[in-house]
Amino acid sequence: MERPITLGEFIIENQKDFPYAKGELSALLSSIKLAGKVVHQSINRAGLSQILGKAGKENIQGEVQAKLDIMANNEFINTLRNRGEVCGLASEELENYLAFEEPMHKEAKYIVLIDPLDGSSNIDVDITVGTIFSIYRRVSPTGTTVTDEDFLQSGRNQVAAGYLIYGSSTILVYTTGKGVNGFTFDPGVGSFFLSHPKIKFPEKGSIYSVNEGNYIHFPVGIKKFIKWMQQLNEEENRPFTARYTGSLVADFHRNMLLGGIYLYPQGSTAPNGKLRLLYECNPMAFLAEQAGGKAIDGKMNIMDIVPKELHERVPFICGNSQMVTIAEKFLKEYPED
Ligand code: P6P
Repeated sequence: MERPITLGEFIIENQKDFPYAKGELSALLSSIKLAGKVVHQSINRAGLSQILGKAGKENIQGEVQAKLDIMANNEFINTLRNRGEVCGLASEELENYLAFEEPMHKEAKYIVLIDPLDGSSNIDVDITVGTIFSIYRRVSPTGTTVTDEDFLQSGRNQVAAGYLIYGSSTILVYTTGKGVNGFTFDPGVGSFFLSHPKIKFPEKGSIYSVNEGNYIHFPVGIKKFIKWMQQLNEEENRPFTARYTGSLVADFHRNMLLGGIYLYPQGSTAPNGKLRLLYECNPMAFLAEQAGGKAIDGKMNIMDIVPKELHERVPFICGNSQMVTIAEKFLKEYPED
C-alpha cells in the first residue's frame, strides 16, 4: 500500500496556491512543524525528565507558568527566529510582541501569534494539551520594525492558522484558506503524515463543551441554550453529550471530527470571557469556518472583531454551524442588557 503523503510533500504540492509567495509561507509552516516535533518530544518525556510542575514564575496572565509552557514558548520563538521568515511574534507567554531586528527578519513578510501550550494546567495530570498558531502578512512597510498594527489585524486577514494537539498521538491541523487538513506525527520516522484530509464538521452535532461550574454566571441566553441541549427530544438526538477537558485544542478537535460546540461565555467572573482573541479564538475560528463551522462572540463573527489590544479576551462560541446558529438564536431571544 502506498504510504500517505508527508506534511512537507503536501506543503510543496500546494505551493501553487500561493503564486506570489516565493516559498516563505511554506518555510514558515515547516518551522512550526519542526518546533512541534521538539515540543512533542519534551511533553512525552516530561514525566521522566522531571520537567513537570511549575516553574515558579508567573506569566503576564498571572497564571503560574508550567516548565513546559516556558520550554514550548522558547522553542517556537527560537525556531521561528532561526528560519528568518518572520519579522515579529506575539505569544500568550510574553507581555509584548517580539520585533525581530536583524536585517533578514525586517525583510520578512509574516508575523506569527502563538499560544505555545494551551491547556497547560492539564500537563501534570497527563491530559491532552496543544499549541495554537495564527499567521498574518505584515501591514507595515517591509524593512522596518513591526508595529502594533501588524498584530492588531482582524481574523479575516489570517493567511494561515492551525494547532498541534499532543494527545494519544501528535497531530498538526492547519488551514491556509483552502480547507483543513490534519497530519499525524510518526515518531519512528520523524515525519507528519496526512491522516485527516479535508476535515469538515458533520452536518449535525450532539456534543457540547462548556465549564458548567460557571453556569450561574452565564448570560440568560446561554443558560437557556444549555437547558435546551439537555432536554429530551429523541428526534433531535437530545439530550446532547457533555465533553469538557479544560483544553480548548482537545475539545475543538473532537468537536470538529465528531460534531459539537465549544462555549466559553462571558460571566461576572470573566466579563469578556477567558479566551484570547488573537492567539486562541481567531485561529480556531479560521479553522472552524474552513471546516464548514462557525465561531461567534455571541453577537458577531469572531473574525470580524477588530482587536484593540494584544491579549484581549472575548466570549467564544465555536463549532458545528447548526449548533452555533441555535445558540445565537437563544442569545438574540434573551439579550443581555
Ligand atoms: P476553565 C486553558 O487555560 C484554556 O485557555 C482553554 O484551553 C480551556 O478550554 C479553558 O482555558 C479552560 O478554562 O476556566 O474551564 O478551566
